[in-house]
Amino acid sequence: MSRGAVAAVDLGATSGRVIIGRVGDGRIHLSHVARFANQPVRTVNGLHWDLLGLYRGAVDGLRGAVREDPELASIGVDSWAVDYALLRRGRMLGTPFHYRDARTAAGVEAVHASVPFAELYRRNGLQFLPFNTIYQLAAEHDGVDLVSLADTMLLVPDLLGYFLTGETVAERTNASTTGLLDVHTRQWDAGLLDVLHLPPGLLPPLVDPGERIGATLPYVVDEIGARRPIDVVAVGSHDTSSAVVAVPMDPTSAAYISCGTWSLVGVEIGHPVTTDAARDAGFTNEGGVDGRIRFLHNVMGLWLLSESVRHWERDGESIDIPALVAQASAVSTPVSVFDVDDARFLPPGDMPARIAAWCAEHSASVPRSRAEFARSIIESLAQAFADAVRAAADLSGVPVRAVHIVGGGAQNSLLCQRTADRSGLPVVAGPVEATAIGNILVQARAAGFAEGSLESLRAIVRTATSPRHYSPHP
Ligand code: LFR
Repeated sequence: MSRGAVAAVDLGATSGRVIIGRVGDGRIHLSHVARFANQPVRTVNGLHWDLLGLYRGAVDGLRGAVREDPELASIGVDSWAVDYALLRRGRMLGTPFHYRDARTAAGVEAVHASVPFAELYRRNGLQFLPFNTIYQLAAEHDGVDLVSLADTMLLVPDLLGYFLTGETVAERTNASTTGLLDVHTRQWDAGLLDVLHLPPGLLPPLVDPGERIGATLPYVVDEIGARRPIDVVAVGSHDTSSAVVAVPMDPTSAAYISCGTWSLVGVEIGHPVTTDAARDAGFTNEGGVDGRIRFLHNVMGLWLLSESVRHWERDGESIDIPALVAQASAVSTPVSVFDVDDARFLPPGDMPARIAAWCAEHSASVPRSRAEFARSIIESLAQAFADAVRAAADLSGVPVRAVHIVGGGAQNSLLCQRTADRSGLPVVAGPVEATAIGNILVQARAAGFAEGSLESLRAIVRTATSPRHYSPHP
C-alpha cells in the first residue's frame, strides 16, 4: 500500500475548512490549511447560504493545500445535508435557502396531502424534519415556480463538486436526506417525484462514496495553482456520514453521537428499520458509507448554546464558551431539563427567552444566570442523548454497551460526563475532527493509501487518536 495526501473540504454551519490528510501504513496525519467563516445572509426573501462565498473559501483553501502538498491525489467535499441549488442548463436559479428558513410549513402540508407521512416513512425512512429537501422543494415556489424551471437539483457538496469539475452527480449518503431516495432500493423514488409533480430529470445520477466524480476544470487548476488536474472523489458528502466513518466503535455493541451544531444520536446497522415504532420515535434511516444505515435521531445540539451566546453577544460583548461551560460545571443548584427538540428552538433568535418560556409553560424553574442557562442546556442535551441511545438500542436490537461522542461536543467534558451519568453507559469522546477524518479516509481508500472495510478504516482512527473515557456516576 502506498502513502499519499488528499484534501478534505468540510463545510459546517458556522465555518468551512480545508484539511490535508496524509494516509499510509495504517496511519493518518492531518494538516489544517484554511478556515473561513460561513455567514448565512437574511434578505427580504428569507434566510440564505452564501454558497458562492463558501466556494470562494474552498478554492482559496485548496490553493493553500496545493502549495503545501503539490502531489495531492484528490479532493473530497462534505457539508450539512438537505439544502440544494436549482440549476437550468448549468446555471444556478435563485438564491439557495438555509434549512432554518421558515418557509417550509406550506411544503410539509402539500407533501403530506399527496403522500401521508406514514407512507412516506415506509418509502424514505426519514425522521420528520420540516426542512427535509422534499418539503423545501414543495415550498420553494414562493410566487416563482423555480422548481419547474429547473433541470437539475444539486445538494451543497455536489454543487461545489460541479463548480470544480463540471460534472453533475448526487452522492448517495446525502441524497438519502432529501426524502426522495427509496430507503430499501437506495435509488431515487421515481413514483414519489411523479406524485409530487417534480420534473423527472431533476435528480442527477447517484454515485457512491469512493467514486471519482471528475477532474478539476482548467480554470480551477489555474486558480488553485495545481500543476495538473486533480481528481474530485465522492466521499460521505453528508457530514454526518463522514463523521460516522471515523467513530472508533464496534457497531455491534456501541452507539455514537456526532455532536456539533446538531447532535445525531444512533447506531450503525445493515438494513433500515421503518417500523411504526421507529417512525413515532423520530428515528431516521440515513445512508452510510459502504451501504450501511445510520439509524439515528436528530437532536437539536450545541446550536442551543451557540445561539444563546450569539444573543448575549449582540451588544458587542465577547463570551468565551469554554469559560462559560466551566461556570456551568460549578452550578450546584438543580436546573430544569427542557425538551431540546421543541420546534421553537429551530429558527435563529433569542434562545434564552425561548428556554425561559418553555420552562415557565411547564412549571419548571427558569434559569437565572448565563451559567444556569448553559447548565440547563447541557443537562437537557445529555438527557436527550441518553433517551435517544436507549431508543436506538430498543428499536434496532443493537445491545449498546458504550457511547462514542465525536465532533466538537467531544471537547465539552461536562456534556460527556453528564451523558455518561444520564445514560448509565461509559462514554468514549473523540475524535473532534471525525468529519474531516472520515472524508479523508474514504478518499485515501479510493486512492489506494488505505484498504478494507469500515472496520479497517476505524482501526486507523483508533491508532491515530487518543479518546477520553468517562465512566457513569450514579
Ligand atoms: C449536521 C447535519 C445533520 C442534518 C443537519 C441539517 O451538520 O448534516 O445531519 O440533519 O445538519 O442538514
